[in-house]
Amino acid sequence: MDPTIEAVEGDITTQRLDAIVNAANSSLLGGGGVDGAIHAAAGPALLRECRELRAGRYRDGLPVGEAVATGAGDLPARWVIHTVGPNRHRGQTDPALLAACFTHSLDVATELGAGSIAFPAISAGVYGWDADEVARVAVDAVRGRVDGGEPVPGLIRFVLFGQRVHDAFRAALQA
Ligand code: AR6
Repeated sequence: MDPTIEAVEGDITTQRLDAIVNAANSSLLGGGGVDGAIHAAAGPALLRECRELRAGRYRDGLPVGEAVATGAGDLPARWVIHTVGPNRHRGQTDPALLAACFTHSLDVATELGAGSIAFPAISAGVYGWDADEVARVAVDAVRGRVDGGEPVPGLIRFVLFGQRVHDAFRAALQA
């Protein structure tokens, strides 16, 4: 059965879904924007797990476009999937890198057995991408997975901060 793909306006930290995706940075140790909100709401258990990742597999940081899961601390979700979007201010303008954030996060969610996943508008804040482009890349990446017959969670929800970004995702889903 095809998954439900939807866009809602809201705060991703309150989503009661199996997995929520964090628009992190390579350090995995927190920051501003949605990353700061997720760490603040999840509490110290999340930072502890991120520090362990940095001490082990991701000693040099999480590369742009890759994704890795942790528990979700005090959040209502079960897992946080951390991914690092391309930073336009550093000349990272390749849409394939942004698409990889979405597809790799879906892969991680599927490996975990997550039945539902929430995405923010990765790279549409501090990292300087235009919301319309993020929305197009995100929706294409997710639909590509579905059309390719690959397993994905049954509910894929984009959770957007503000009407402007919500409108961009609604338009991309209708296209
Ligand atoms: N729920 C949903 N969306 C949110 C929330 C929230 N609670 N808070 C912000 N957004 P950004 P990036 C939106 O800057 O561009 C961090 O410092 C926000 O309005 O969070 O990938 C990291 O540590 C925007 O539409 O992520 C990195 O250093 C979208 O989420 C860097 O920022 C993404 O904005 C990553 O930058």
